[in-house]
Amino acid sequence: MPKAIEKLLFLTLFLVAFECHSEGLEYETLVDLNGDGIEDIKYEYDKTGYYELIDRNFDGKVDESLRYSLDHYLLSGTSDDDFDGVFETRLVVENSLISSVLVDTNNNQIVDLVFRYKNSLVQTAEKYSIEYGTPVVARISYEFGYPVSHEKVEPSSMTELEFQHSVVNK
Ligand SMILES: [Ca+2]
Ligand SMILES: [Ca+2]
Ligand SMILES: [Ca+2]
Repeated sequence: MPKAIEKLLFLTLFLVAFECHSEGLEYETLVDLNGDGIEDIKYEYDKTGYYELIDRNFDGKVDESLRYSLDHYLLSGTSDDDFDGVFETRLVVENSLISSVLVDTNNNQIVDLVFRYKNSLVQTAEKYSIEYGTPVVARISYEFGYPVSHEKVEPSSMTELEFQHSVVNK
């Protein structure tokens, strides 16, 4: 195909795509990774960005939802990492990189586990729990994504809600 026509075609496609966006037309594209006829990745577009909806365990149910800007920067995300149908995990994103991962492991709507990230790598984990009636916070450090410290468990004076506030607002 001559270069000029190729360019024109590309420009036309770009303008059509741009037109869809500018009118705020919602549309989706589907991807079937394992070829079983059921989509495993869905893209849902709107005026300001799009969602990437992923079924990681191929059971037909979305278990990860990532939000991107129109220029493909990661904005936020949630996931169901134990595949029980409840989205308990939330990605906190700064400058398109994950800065922390907040998990409500017991599905009581309160964050009790936080992973802190630096340069896209997990640095520490803190887990709140009640052991024998006493609130405790356990901490682990990581290097190269590998735990390099033993779990240090210390008694805490915080309630689970106070723990959530302390990790979410940091
Ligand atoms: Ca799934
Ligand atoms: Ca879950
Ligand atoms: Ca919880």
